[in-house]
Amino acid sequence: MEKYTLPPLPYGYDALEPYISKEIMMLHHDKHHAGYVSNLNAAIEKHPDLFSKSAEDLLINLNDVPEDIRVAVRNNAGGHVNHSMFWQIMAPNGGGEPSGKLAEEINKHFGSFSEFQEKFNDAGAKRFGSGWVWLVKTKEGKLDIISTANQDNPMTDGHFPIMGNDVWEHAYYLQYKNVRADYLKAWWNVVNWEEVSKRI
Ligand code: MN3
Repeated sequence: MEKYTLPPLPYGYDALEPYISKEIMMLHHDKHHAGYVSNLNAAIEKHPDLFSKSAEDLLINLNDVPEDIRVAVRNNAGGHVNHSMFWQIMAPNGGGEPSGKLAEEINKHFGSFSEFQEKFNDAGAKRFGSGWVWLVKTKEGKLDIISTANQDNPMTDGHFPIMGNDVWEHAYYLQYKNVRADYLKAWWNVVNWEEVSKRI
């Protein structure tokens, strides 16, 4: 059974150029994300009753997942959910600034959009090794910037991910080499604020 499936990219592989290269997008979607999906399916095969759960449900209730597959589910349902969001919250002709309620909330919690960007970039730069940087709505209902290791998703800790950037080397190394800070800065040019706004 292949319950979990790789969603198609909502745009072409080269659509985010020059900020994210076609080569990165092909590998990132077709190899890395596809790998998480097939590893998730392989893990759940061992407890097929869990195929009734969405990948999000598995992450929210990770402690209910049988121990023998819990790490695999954490990593691969995480990888699947994180990347499914990631493709959606980027777009060609993205960038600019958010508006409406999202802009208001960002200004309220961070002072201004540029202070928010600075804090987000800083948290992404400081994530040691592989992981993600997130804007979340915490379980207390406040906005916050956090980073997680590996493919850990904030939902497992009760926080809702409004947007996140992938700071694994596979997300930038072919184009930005070791300079993660340049990738973090360039990434704002492809943020799809319309989509992010739907998540708040
Ligand atoms: Mn990735």
